[in-house]
Parts: sequence; structure tokens; C-alpha cells
Amino acid sequence: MTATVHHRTCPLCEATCGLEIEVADGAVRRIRGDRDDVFSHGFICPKGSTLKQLHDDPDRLRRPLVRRDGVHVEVSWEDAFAEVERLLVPLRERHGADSVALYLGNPNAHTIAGAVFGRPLIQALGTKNLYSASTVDQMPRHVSSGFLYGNPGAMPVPDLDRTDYLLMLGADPLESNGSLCTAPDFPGRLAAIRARGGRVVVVDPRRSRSAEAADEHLSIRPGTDALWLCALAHAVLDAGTAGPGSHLDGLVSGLDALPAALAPFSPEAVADHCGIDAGTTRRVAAELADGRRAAVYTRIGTHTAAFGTLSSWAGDVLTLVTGNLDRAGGMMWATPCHGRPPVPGRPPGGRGFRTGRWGSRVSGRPEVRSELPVAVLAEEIETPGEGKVRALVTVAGNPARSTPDSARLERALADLDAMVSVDIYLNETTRHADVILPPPSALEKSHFDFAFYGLSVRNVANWSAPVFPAEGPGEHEILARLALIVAGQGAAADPEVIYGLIGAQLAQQATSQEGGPLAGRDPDELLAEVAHEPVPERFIDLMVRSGPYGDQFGAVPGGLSMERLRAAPHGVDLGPLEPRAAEVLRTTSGTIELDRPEVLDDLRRLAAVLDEEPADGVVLVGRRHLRSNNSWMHNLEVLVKGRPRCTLLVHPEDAERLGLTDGAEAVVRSAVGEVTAPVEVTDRMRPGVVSLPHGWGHDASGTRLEVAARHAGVNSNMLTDGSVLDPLSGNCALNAIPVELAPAP
Ligand SMILES: Nc1nc2c(c(=O)[nH]1)N[C@H]1C(S)=C(S)[C@@H](COP(=O)(O)OP(=O)(O)OC[C@H]3O[C@@H](n4cnc5c(=O)[nH]c(N)nc54)[C@H](O)[C@@H]3O)O[C@H]1N2
Ligand SMILES: Nc1nc2c(c(=O)[nH]1)N[C@H]1C(S)=C(S)[C@@H](COP(=O)(O)OP(=O)(O)OC[C@H]3O[C@@H](n4cnc5c(=O)[nH]c(N)nc54)[C@H](O)[C@@H]3O)O[C@H]1N2
Ligand code: SF4
Ligand SMILES: [Mo]
Repeated sequence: MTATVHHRTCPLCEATCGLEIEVADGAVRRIRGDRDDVFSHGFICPKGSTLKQLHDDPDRLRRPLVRRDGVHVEVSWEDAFAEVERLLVPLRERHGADSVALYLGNPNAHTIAGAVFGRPLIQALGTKNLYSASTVDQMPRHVSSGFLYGNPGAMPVPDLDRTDYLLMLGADPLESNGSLCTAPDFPGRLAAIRARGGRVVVVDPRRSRSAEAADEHLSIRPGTDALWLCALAHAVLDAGTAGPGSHLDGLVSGLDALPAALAPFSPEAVADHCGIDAGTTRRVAAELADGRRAAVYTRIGTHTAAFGTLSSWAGDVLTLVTGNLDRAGGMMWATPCHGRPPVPGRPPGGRGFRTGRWGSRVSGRPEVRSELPVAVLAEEIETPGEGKVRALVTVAGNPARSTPDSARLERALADLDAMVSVDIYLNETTRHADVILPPPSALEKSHFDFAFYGLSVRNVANWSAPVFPAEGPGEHEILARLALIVAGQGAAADPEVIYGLIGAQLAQQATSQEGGPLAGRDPDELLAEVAHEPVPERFIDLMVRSGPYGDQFGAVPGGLSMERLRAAPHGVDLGPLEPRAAEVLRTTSGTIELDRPEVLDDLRRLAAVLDEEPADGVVLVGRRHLRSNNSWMHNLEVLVKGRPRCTLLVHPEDAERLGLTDGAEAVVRSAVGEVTAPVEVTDRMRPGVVSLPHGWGHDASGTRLEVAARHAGVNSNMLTDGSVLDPLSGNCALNAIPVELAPAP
């Protein structure tokens, strides 16, 4: 049989690499980077080619599972949906909407279903108990954008391809391939900065591979990035060179509040806390402020911290006061092809951003973007009373490994009256589920990067067709049917009902945008034009045709549409990022607001840290490895073979002082739990800091992960403390965890 070649975007991480997939005899023969991809130009990492192994993995679920007498058994799709109805509908009727919680995991950002069909499910559930991986990840970045720009979705990205100076904190893109900054071949783009005479500075308590590839590495004390970034901004203001630049004239307010708000954070005052001397801080500030094109990029190590929102905020403020916000080579906003088109002459601004419209039942943690911190999920399940969580739906998430204090969470999960999971594996989380609904494999679904076109260092659009036909229902259909069941329509209801609602909503939005290119057009006319498209492509067509590059349903000939995307298997390049601050602002003032009271209050909380002596115990931080992906790709032999990756990195001085030896095991104890992990002694660590990756601990009973169980590792979230949150975002502090170490007996 002759081979066929398919082109598809890799859905595994945020880099969105184009893949070339060779198929023969119904099986994948080879996967390599697509050299003609308009964005990735052939780049691929070791995970990209494992879509084959993932597709072929015998442990990957193909049919639904239902738990009978404690054992998961395969059932038909009809029986599985009927079981969901039997479990959830009476429970919801008896105990109310809030009794069913929803947890959305990370892969939702990588699927069309997650982008388009999550909302109908959320609406159908109507629960306050909405949780996601966002509150162990990027929620602080949303909140800082909410307060600064009034728009929590507007997260500026470093303009990697044009910058001459990149200050990067708490990110290790040589392992992660980048996050909240979609840039296939991130390593190559970093090298290019240096090759054109620019400078890359990495701030990390560990000499990561990214730090090694940089011009300079600053080994900061964990959890102190907010202090240090405020000190940089303080130093820039001190030098008297500060200013947002004339391109933001009239678009910035509250500048006057900055000197007082940042006054406590002089480079000298923060030096001992951060472990970075004042001279270095002032030099870096001067480099950022000397007029060159510079970007300040903060990521996971700075966001999953007790002052995560302030770290993100201070990074953006630093960018702003050095004139680098919204200009080429600085921090810029992408223009996603499926977003709202700009309306010429529309004044900037909108309804503003606020949090805390409701609180969590037990500890009153404020809602943020309609979500509660996942760190409170366990207590919401454990604590009796009205509104108690009795059932949980998870979609593409493994909170049993990815959220804090997971021993406690797992006890709570075991206590639920009902649990339904949409997932491809029987793993540490889904083993608690009564019903598991497995979507098709990545190669059996189409792909479109809704989440990442808004975070991209270049504007692109790329739709991929499925490589193989799906055996069961698509993930979008599973989510639609769940929504219908919860809404009381029954397990046999036609998902077209949900498709109709989504279409109507999108057409309505497009035609009701004041001054927009489709304003006043008949929504039904738009729907008729896309009706020939299958679901979910129908919705992509609606969005891109009415988007900033769209054909506006005939008004802009040659504009973007599904038809054009289909004809471009290597993607459509839409050009470099363009300045667009006025378009993204949604603050009530129509300006970038530097004096939000919530932020100023939190700066006072930060300043109070300076009154205390820096703590001198050992703290734990996380890390990532190129051949791993959070908790769920450890069942592929090609990725886990070789040296164990789940090791505790310890600096030689600490090892010696604590009696730990390379290759031996150490007991790591925190306020909430303990694990025993193999020690790797390395001078890559800052003394007093140890590092353990998350997402491991695959030795639990009742899972179906044959390979992962043989490379189990330990679960670092046994140690992270669900009570330490960034108050503004509800994000959990997953780094700078105080721990005690001892050789294992
Ligand atoms: N200590 C510590 N903890 C952390 C972090 C850290 O740095 N340190 N990082 C945090 C971050 S950034 C994140 S994003 C979270 C991730 O947290 P989660 O999203 O909860 O965890 P993942 O490991 O990404 O699990 C993804 C789940 O989706 C399933 N899956 C994979 N593909 C699909 C699909 O196409 N459809 C469906 N329905 N399911 C699929 C997998 O089997 C797995 O169960 O972890 C967080 N936890
Ligand atoms: N290979 C691989 N790629 C991935 C993932 C994966 O699990 N594996 N996960 C994906 C996901 S969901 C995400 S969110 C992204 C995350 O992508 P990144 O943000 O690049 O995350 P990491 O690679 O974990 O790098 C975080 C760095 O922060 C450092 N750090 C820890 N604490 C602190 C601190 O207090 N201050 C500072 N300045 N640094 C600190 C750590 O030592 C580490 O080097 O990666 C994505 N890509
Ligand atoms: S870098 Fe990310 S998107 Fe690219 S091949 Fe690797 S996992 Fe896939
Ligand atoms: Mo993440």
C-alpha cells in the first residue's frame, strides 16, 4: 500500500509545531517536523513524534468505562451516557447546581472541544464550583492583565523575533518549549537574539538549560521575583529615564502613583531577600531602560508563587516604564484570527475587570474569572452542609497529581457520591470516577489553536484535519451530550441542539458588534453560509470569517475562511505582531491603569515581607523535562526510558550538610506531606533550594498505566500546601515550599 502524507499541528504543548505524518497500511510510519510550516519551519521536539505511540498505546482508552463493584469495565457509549444521567441528574435535583463541581485540565487549551464546547457544559452545570488547572498555573497573569488592561485575556508576549534584550524569569523554554508565549523553536529564537547582538538574561534559582544558553544567569531566591521586579522598576524610576513612550500617549493612567507604591522596594532593600546584589539590579534596570528593544517575560516559576499576580504586574510595569510595552521588540499583543475585528474610531475601554463577585463556601476565597481556586476543592468536598460538593466532572485533567496537597484531594475524591471523567487514560484521578468517557486520540481529531493564537509571537492560522477517522464520538460531541444530560434533556438527546445554540451565539456576536464589519447583517444568513461545514469546523468558519483577517462573508474577498485554511495545510502566515494597545484595553477609563487599589494593597503586603529576616531553611521548587508533559505522557516507553527523571536536585553544600548522597534516597517533608525521592547532587541548584518535577507518582492502585507504573517517580504535590495562595488570583504557590530533608532510613 502506498503511503499518504498528512500535515498536522502538534497539540502537546504551546509551541504549535507543524508535523508531517506519513501513514501506510492504516498505521503511522513516521512523524517529523513539517519544513513548510509557516511558523515552525520543521522544528520538532522529542514529544512531537510520539503522537504515534500515544495513538497506539494499548492503555489508551478506546471505549467508555463504568465502575462496577470497584472495578472499571468497558460498556457501550449509550450505557455510559445513561449511567451519567442516572448519577448526576437526581443528585443535582436533590442538592442543587453547586453540588456538582467541574474541573477543566490543561489539554482543554489544546483541543477545539475545550475552546468551543467547554462553555455550554459550564452553562448547563451552572455551578459555583468551577475549577481548572489555571489556578495552579497562569491565573496571576490573567489577573494582572485584568487590573492593568481591564482584559484578563490580553496577555502581552515577548516579541522574540525583534527584541534585543530578553529578561526571562521562572521559565525554562529549552525544556518547556515556552508558555504564554507561543513560539515554535523557542531555543532557536533565543539563539537568534544573541546572534543579532542582543542579550538574554535568565533569572532562576536553578541553572537551567535555558540559563546555560543565556548571556547571564541570575540565581534568585525562590518566591522573591515580585520584590526583584519591583526593585527594577524602582531603579528605572530613580534614574529618571522612565516613560511609556509617546506611542501610548493618553493611554496610561496612575503613573503618579508608582513612585510611592514602589518606594519600599529599592534594589538595596530587596537584595538580601532576593539574593541579588543592588549593583546587579541597577545594572539590569539600566540595560532595560537604555532605549533598546527589551522584553520582560515572567512565567510559571514566578506565577505559581505567593505574590504571583504582583510578579506578573511588575514585569509588565517594568516593560511599560522602559517604553517597551506595545512596541516592536518589546512586549506585544497577538491578534488572534478568531477574535473580534478592530473597529476603527472606537474609543478604548470597556466594562473593566473585577473579582470576588462570589466566594468559595468554606473559606470564602474570591471567584476569579468565574473560577474558584482548585486548592479549595478538597475542603468543598469534605465539609458538610448546604452547597457541599458531592459530585465532580473532570475534563482532561489529573488534579490528583497536578494540584496541591494531593493526598488530601485523593481522600476527598474517594468520598464523592459520583464522578465522571472525560479522559483518555485510567489514571490517578480517573480511577476515582464512576464513568470515564474517552475522546478520540489526537490523530483522530481536527485541530485549531484557539488558545495560542492570542499568545503567539507571530500571527498565524492553521487548521489540521484528522489523520484517522474516530471510532467513538468526538470530544466535542461528548461535551455536548454531557451538557444536554445535565440540562435535563436526557442521555439520548441530539447534540445538534447544542451545536445550534453555539452557532446562534457566535453569529449573534458577530452581527451585533457595534461598528463592526458585519454589524446589521442577518445572523441566519451567516449560519446558512457555514451550514455545509461539519462540526466543529462550522464554528471555526464562523469565527475566522468574522475575525480580523476574515472574508466577512464576502465583503473582503480572499479573506480568511475554513476554505482558505483547508487549502493551506502548512498554515497561513498573518505577519508580525502589530501595536494594538487601544484595541485590547477594556478598563472603564480606557487607559492602562497603574493605580488599581487591589494592586496597591497587595504591594503593601509585599512590602511587609521586607520587615522580616529572609527565612534560611531549604525550599522546594519545580522543573520540567523536555521528554515529559505534566502528568500524562509517562506511559510512552520512548519518552520515559533512560535515566530516571523524577529526581531531587540538591546543591553539593546542602547534600554534604544534610548527609545526602548522589543516587541515594532522601525523605522530603513539608507542612502537609512527605515523599522519598532519589537524590541528584548538582551545582546547578542555588544552595538552600532543591528541585523536584511534578506530575509523577504513578504507583497508585486501580490505574491502567503499565509503562508509567514501572517509572513511577514520586508526586511532588504531596508536598505543596493548598493553604498558601496568591490572594489576588487564588493561584497556589507551588514553588518556594519550605521542606526538611533527611537521608532515607
Ligand atoms: N507542583 C507543581 N504542580 C503543578 C505544576 C508545577 O509546575 N508544579 N504545573 C501546573 C500546571 S502549569 C498545569 S497546566 C497543571 C496541569 O494540570 P492538569 O491539567 O490537571 O494535569 P495534566 O497532567 O495536564 O493532565 C491532563 C489530563 O488530560 C488527559 N488528556 C490528554 N489529552 C487529552 C485529550 O485530548 N482529551 C481529554 N479529554 N483528556 C486528555 C490526560 O490523560 C490527563 O489525565 O499542573 C500544575 N501542577
Ligand atoms: N517538556 C514539557 N513541556 C511543557 C510542560 C511539561 O510538563 N513538559 N508543561 C507545559 C505547561 S502546562 C506549562 S504551564 C509550561 C511551563 O513552562 P515554563 O514556564 O517554561 O516552566 P518550567 O520549564 O517548569 O520552568 C520554570 C522554571 O522556574 C524556575 N523557578 C522555580 N521557582 C522559581 C522562582 O521562585 N523564581 C524564578 N525566577 N524561577 C523559579 C524553575 O527552576 C524552572 O527552571 O510548560 C509547558 N510545556
Ligand atoms: S515543541 Fe511542543 S508542539 Fe513542538 S513538537 Fe514538541 S511537544 Fe509538539
Ligand atoms: Mo500549565
